[in-house]
Amino acid sequence: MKKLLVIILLFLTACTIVQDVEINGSVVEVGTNSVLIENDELGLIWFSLPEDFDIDLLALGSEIYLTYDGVLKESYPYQGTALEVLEVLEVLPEITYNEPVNNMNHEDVGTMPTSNTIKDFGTCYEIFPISFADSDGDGHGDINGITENLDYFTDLGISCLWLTPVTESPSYHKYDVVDYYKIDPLFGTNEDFERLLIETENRGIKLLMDLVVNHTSKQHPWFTEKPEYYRFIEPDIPHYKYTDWHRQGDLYYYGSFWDQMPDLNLDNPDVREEIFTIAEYWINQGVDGFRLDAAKHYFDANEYPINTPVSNQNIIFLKELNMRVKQVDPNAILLTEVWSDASVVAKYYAGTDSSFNFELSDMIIETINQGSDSSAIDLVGNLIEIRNTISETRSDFVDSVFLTNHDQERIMSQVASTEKAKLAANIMFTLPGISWIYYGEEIGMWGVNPHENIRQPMIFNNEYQTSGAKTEELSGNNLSILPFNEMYDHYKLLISMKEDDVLKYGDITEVTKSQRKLLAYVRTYEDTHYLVIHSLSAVEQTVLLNQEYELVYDMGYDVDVTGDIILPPFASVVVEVDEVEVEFLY
Ligand SMILES: [Ca+2]
Ligand SMILES: [Ca+2]
Repeated sequence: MKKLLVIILLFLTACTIVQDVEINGSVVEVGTNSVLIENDELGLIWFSLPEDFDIDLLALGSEIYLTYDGVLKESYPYQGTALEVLEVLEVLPEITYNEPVNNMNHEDVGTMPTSNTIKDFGTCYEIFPISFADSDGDGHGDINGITENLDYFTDLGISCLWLTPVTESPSYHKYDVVDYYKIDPLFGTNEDFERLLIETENRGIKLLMDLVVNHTSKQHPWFTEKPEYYRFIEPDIPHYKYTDWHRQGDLYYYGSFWDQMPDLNLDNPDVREEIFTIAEYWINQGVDGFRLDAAKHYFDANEYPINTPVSNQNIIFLKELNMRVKQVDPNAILLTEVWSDASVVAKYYAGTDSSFNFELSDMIIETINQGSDSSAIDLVGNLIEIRNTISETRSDFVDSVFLTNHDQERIMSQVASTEKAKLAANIMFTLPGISWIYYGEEIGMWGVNPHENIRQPMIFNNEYQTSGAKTEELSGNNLSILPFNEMYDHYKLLISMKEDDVLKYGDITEVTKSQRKLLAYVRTYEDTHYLVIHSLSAVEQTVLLNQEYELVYDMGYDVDVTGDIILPPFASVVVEVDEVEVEFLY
């Protein structure tokens, strides 16, 4: 039997009492304010420690140091039995050991087929409704504002729109829903939304809603009427960390993002059925699919006792949701937000049609900001690795590539120049996958945190102009100062390029660069090979290839392709080559 030294530091009133305890037993589990010890004579003993304790350094099967306030205090040994320890600690043991809750009875329905329509999407567009287009002059963007501006998207060449939440909610961002079936009155009526669905369909534009089912608003009637829809626990239950749990009367409820957004209990079959019914309702209304908010938080580790295996539950739930949605419309699309590495994201592809490539957007921005030291990041090599990882889950997957969204600082602010923002877009649009635009990106809008300032009013400069979410924060310093037609025209060109089969469907192959300030890759579809070259340099660069080439897209730059390829600063070009094995001679 293993001897354990548990050094326990008590902090009582104004003085520190240091107690070191030796216990005959092995530690089974360590919680935030508790330690479970197995003793041959006494069995399992649960120590509930005073709330002042903060266990920072945890180790099973060896010494465990309990520290106060993050600092390991001076200590000295105490010899004694477990019971003596309890007396010293003045805490009562809980002799019964609660088994971790495991009522996950979800059925794994297997990998869902990919929607047939998604592979043909070229460019999609994210709208933050309150800041987009105001149809009735109250200063807030609304559904009719979007409907009345659909020509804008037709002109741009957009395949699909994603609206961040539009159902009833007390906040401006509406990620805390109180009624999943009702369009928020600030944005209009359900009839307005029906009209938007008809008008988008008439134009061949798909419409995706944001489905927020990890949590609701605390003001949702369920919270008081159906507490079993949420996770409520009593204080001091063994094995719970109480991280992201919030006090409500004598109980705690779980809310991973905010105490006003309690997480739904997705282990409850009734809750899952509510969610499936909501999803089916909107698909039946004509919605083409959902962007699934916070999918990796559906079953959070902190919702459960320590060490409960939960990660696979998200995927199983997604598959079930996908099955129910596709039973209504086989072409409906589920698009997940999983802000994680490829190894994690890949698993979600078993239950979704596409997922945002957060890793790639970071790499694009890093590559551009590194500028002279572009060799530090192997963007294409890393992307190919990501794609190979995802392929293990789903070989016909469709990536979703983007620069920023409503949670990230705007691309203009991150690269701080028009030419670099254009270059970031050049890279994003010429990589495989659906290209996503965050509203305003196409007119070069700026915006840094706080969130309100990256969600500033779309600049229409006409009767549709909104004042967005919080008018008092519109200082003007984040508004676009660009001659924005320049950026708009450039985006229009990139969107039309994305409709080229090679850039939409083609594979990607890495090309060894001749210079550190180049980014180059080949896109191949059937027998056609496009070489895409980006200059990350502020000065002109000259390159020569090992094979013949023909200009396909000059991308609006004054690129000289008569002999050597001469690239102006921060320019991109697409040329067709005969062989995928391209070499730069210089
Ligand atoms: Ca309005
Ligand atoms: Ca959750």
